[in-house]
Parts: sequence; C-alpha cells; structure tokens
Amino acid sequence: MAKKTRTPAEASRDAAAVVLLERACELGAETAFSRADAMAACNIGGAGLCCKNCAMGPCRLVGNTVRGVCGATVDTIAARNFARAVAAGASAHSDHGRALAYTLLEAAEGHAPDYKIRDPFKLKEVAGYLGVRADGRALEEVAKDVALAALAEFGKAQGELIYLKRAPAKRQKIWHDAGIAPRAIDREVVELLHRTHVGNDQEAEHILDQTMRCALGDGWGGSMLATDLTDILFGTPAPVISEANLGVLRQDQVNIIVHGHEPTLSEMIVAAVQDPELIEYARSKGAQGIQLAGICCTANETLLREGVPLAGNFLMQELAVLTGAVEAMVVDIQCIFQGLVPLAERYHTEIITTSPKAKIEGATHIEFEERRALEIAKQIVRRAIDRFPQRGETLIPDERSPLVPGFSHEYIDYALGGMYRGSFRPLNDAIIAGRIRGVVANIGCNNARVCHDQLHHYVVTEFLKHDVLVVETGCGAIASAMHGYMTPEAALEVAGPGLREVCETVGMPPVLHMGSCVDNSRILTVLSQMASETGLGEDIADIPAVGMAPEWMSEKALSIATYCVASGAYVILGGSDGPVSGSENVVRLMSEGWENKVGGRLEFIEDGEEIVRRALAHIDKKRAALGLAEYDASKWGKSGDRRMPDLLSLPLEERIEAVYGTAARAQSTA
Ligand code: XCC
Ligand code: SF4
Repeated sequence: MAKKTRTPAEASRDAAAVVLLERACELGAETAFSRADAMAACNIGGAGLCCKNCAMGPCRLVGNTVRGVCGATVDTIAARNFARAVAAGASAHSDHGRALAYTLLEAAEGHAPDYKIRDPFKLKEVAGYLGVRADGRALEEVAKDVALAALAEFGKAQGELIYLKRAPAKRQKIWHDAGIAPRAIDREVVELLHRTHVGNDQEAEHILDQTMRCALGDGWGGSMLATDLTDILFGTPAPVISEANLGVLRQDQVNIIVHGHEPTLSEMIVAAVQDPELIEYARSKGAQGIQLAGICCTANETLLREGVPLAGNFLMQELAVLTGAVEAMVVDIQCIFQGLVPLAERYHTEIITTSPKAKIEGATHIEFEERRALEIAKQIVRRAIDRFPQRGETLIPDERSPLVPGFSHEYIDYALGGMYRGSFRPLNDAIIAGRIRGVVANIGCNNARVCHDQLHHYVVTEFLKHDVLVVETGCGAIASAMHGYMTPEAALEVAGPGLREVCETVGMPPVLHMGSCVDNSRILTVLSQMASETGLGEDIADIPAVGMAPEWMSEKALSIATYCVASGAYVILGGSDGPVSGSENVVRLMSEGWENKVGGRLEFIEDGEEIVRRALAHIDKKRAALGLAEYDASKWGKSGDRRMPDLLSLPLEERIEAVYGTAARAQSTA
C-alpha cells in the first residue's frame, strides 16, 4: 500500500479536530494520524494470516504457502489470532470489573472512606441476582457480600456465571445446547489462551466456540459486573446536561483531562476540583477556576453521573494536548497513546499515569490507592494548578455541542413507562406499530486508518432518517455528542417522522447515550427486557436490532462484537474487510456458521452505505419474521400530540428541567 498523507479535512470530519490537525502540521508535531499515514498497515497480519505463536515462525501464509511450519492451516491461524484478540479484550473489560469489585469491598469494610454506596436500590437489586440476602441487613454487610460474590464469578471452581440467568430462557438454552455457557470469567480466558497454544486446538469452528464462550464471560460477566458495581458506588445514571468537544476547555481556567476507563480515581478528581481550597489555590495562580473534561470511557463514566463535559474521543487525545491549554492529563487504563508523552514535552502539559497496571515511560506516575483516594486526587489537582503559570500559546477551537446523556436501562424503562408503570412496553409498542423501525446500537472506537468520526456520523444520520432509534456507548457515543445528535431537538432536525413522534412524546434525543464500553452490558439488559415483554418474540435474536462498531480498532471491540453475536445479535464491524479476511472459511463460520449455531452473525464491512443497507435489511427481515407491519414512513408525523415545539421555545436548562427534572430527582432520591 502506497504511503499517502491525508489533509486534515480528509483525516477527520470533526471541525475541532481539523483545526488542531492543521496546527500539528504547522508545528511538525506527530500524531496518530500522521503516523498512520507514514506507516502502511501490514496486509498479511491484517488479514489474520501471520502466526507467531511459536519460535518456528512467525509463519506468514501467503501465495502458495498453505501451512505453517507445524502444519497449521490458514483457517486455524486466522481463528487463533481472532481468538487471542478476544481473550485480550475480554480480559481488559473483566479486569476493570474486578477492580470495581475490590473498590466496593474496600468501601464496605471501611478501608476506603471516600467511597459511599450511592445507589442502595441497585445494591439490593444486584444482591438479588447474586444470591446475597439483603433484607434487614446493614448496607455495608450487603455490599461486602455482593463484592465477594462478584469476585467469585471470576474464578469459581464449579457451576456457571450467575448473570446468564438475566438472559431470556430461550437464549440460555441456546448457550447450553452449544456448550458455550461460560463457567467462570478468568477460566474461559485461560482456556482460550491454552487452546491457541502451538499444537493444541486446531479446528477453526471449535476454537471459535471457545471464543464465544470467553466473550460471553465478558458481556454477561466482567462488563455487566463493572456496570452494576459502578452504579452502586457512583450512582445509576439519569439524564444530565453537558457539552462535548474541545471547546469545553477554558482559556481562563486550569484545564484537567481525565482519560482512560476506570471511574474510581476520576470520581475523586470530580470531588477535588470542587474543593474551595483548591479553587482558591487556582485563583492564586491567576486562573478563574478549574475545568475538568474527559476523553474516552473515563469521560463517559463521569459525564453520565456528574455531567463532566467531554473533551473528545479516542483520536482526540493528542489533539487535546495540541491546544496548549491542558495543564494535566490524568490517565488510568486502556486506550492511552504512548505518543502523548513526546507530544506533551512540547508543552507545559503533564501526563500523569495512576494505575498500578499502566505506566508510560516519561510520564509522571502517581499511583492511585483506594484508601487515600481523595488525598491523591487533590495532590494531582494541585500539580495541575502549579503548571498553569507556565502555559504558553493556546489554540482552543470554538466547537462544542450541548447534550443530554444518561440513559441507563433503568432510566429508559422509567422514561418510557412513566413513573408508575416502568416497563419496556411503550418501546416495544412503538416498534410493533412501526413508528420505530428498529434499534441500532452504534458503539466502539475511532481508528486512525479511517477518517475520524466520518463513518459514525454517516451511519447514525442514515439510521435516524429511516426511523431507527440509535443507542450508543464508548467513542461512538462521543462522536454523536459532538455532532449535536444527543439533544431532544436533534429529533426534529434529523429523525424520520415516526421516530420524531416518539422522541417528541417522551422528550428524548433520537440518539441515547448509554455509557462507557463496559456499559454495552446495559444494551444486553435492554434487549433481554424487550424480549421478555410480549410482541417482539422471546429471544434477543428475534428483535429488529443491529449492533455495529464502524470505526472499531481495539481487541475489546472484538470481544464486545463476539458476545453480542453469541447473544443473538447481528453485528457489523466497519472500516476494513476485517482481521479474518484471509480465511474464507473463518469468514463463513462467523457469519453463516454462527447464525446457524447461535442466531447472531458477525460481518466485517468496509463501506458505510453497505453497512446501512445490510442493517436495514436485517431489521426488516426480523420485523417480517415477527409478523409486524411493513415499515411505512408515510403513516407518521401527522399526530397533534406535540410537546416539542413548546419545549423548544424554552432555554436549554429549563427545557431539560421540564422534561427530565422530576425523573432525575426521582432517580436520585430512590
Ligand atoms: Fe477505547 Fe472505551 Fe474504543 Fe473508545 S470505544 S477507543 S476501546 S475508549 Ni470502547
Ligand atoms: Fe508457525 Fe505453527 Fe509456530 Fe504458528 S504455531 S508460528 S504456524 S509453526
């Protein structure tokens, strides 16, 4: 592949990103964008055809070479490479979940006094799932047993994951019949690594079965626990108002960015920046205050619960440094570029690593401990303030969009069902009637090899126009937030007539922000609840829904895609022809093969138009299978039941209060 340098406008469709990419060109500063241009991707490894599982290789199966030194075939090698990526992705999500369980344990035992049980309701609900008795017991005792029960899910000796019971009965039976019900989270990862060692499991289909089992341990195990325990510790999200894009950085304030995935430290930083003493300290250094903003999923966590603005998604981490206006970027785990360090050296920005699991050479390491959480957060904020007087020239793009995020499954249930009859009935009814044609979960990353946010923007716009409700997490959600799709009025501007009616009635945005990447487990919960209401079949596979990650790049995305497929969903990964494209058989096994086995299907489709075409075709196919009316846009949009025009005449703050105020309060006092 020839090297080609893209112009900033070719590299990103986001206006703020383009401004800063131009700046990077002027300065001759390297970013992931320029490094991707300078280095062509390896097309052998890219197609899944390079094996380095032993020292007789690496074996590259190209041309007439159909077997590696050990005799492994193209199919075995492609399946093994995919399997190992899923094992790594599942490990990342699950280890994140485990960390939250330890935080809850520390808090419950009184060793981490800065953490509280912020949602006792959810604690009791989760206790119910995990078989922990809650009645008549002190919250701390329940919390301790919940934490221990959660930890047991990672390595228990017998049985299977408790949360599998949260899936529809039909789904559970499919898992048992296929022999892919996960036993313990860690065990499935270990077995997958074992099976893919040289000279072990060498039948692609069999390797892929264990790959699904491992991924299910992520979706219905590690990630679902991460979501639940985070809600218990920091609150279950309900709608808040915030803003998104680099324009949230403030010229007159100390800017601190939190980046990564775990909310344990960032929640403490949220508290620290509100400390009057530290605000005073910032003033003493010439700043008007302290602005906190987030990148990647740490951003999504603090956005949903605290309204902390989003600075940007994955590919904007380096661009944030290029503003020259960031005093400190505080990172925890996952998706953090090593390239941040050399870039920050050009500025006064300090990159601070905090996790015992992630150090970066050249960054300042201030290790986080739950027992001294707030103290450490304050120390970090103080360091950032100290940097403020050293700030040089800045370039903060004047780009930011308002948004209303916070659609946990609990809140969707509430918003649609109303205070007294929380249920998914109204959502099912809207789908059955055809006001909503179907649901797309648009999730996942950015990828420096495709135009930043272009595919996210394209597919989401098309789905909204075609009356498809879009739910989002991760960096895909941040993309829509920055594009202004997460406000109620976006429904008027882009949604088709049926979806617009639903959004008008409920007062919700047409794109619902459901959280971070571990919160894809919320989507599993929503789909399970939809399948348990009448009218949309009795399994996740029956629902007219599609999952996609059009700009995926991480191993976590492969794990998410695989557990969604194993849960019955049709999933499309975009941007390339995918990591198993070198093996026709493996491509077939993951599409037709998995559809026959578990009802879901995984496809890699490079082109945005084709992604939309196939997703809509799938939704219509599922509608027909359920015997629902054919989707017909001309039936909608004439109803007089409109709150929206009145609401739109109010200023945003008042409008949100009018729509969500009571609900948000009900949520927090519940
Ligand atoms: Fe990372 Fe979760 Fe991907 Fe974004 S979306 S680039 S994984 S931060 Ni999960
Ligand atoms: Fe080559 Fe087989 Fe070793 Fe892989 S495991 S590197 S195919 S010899």
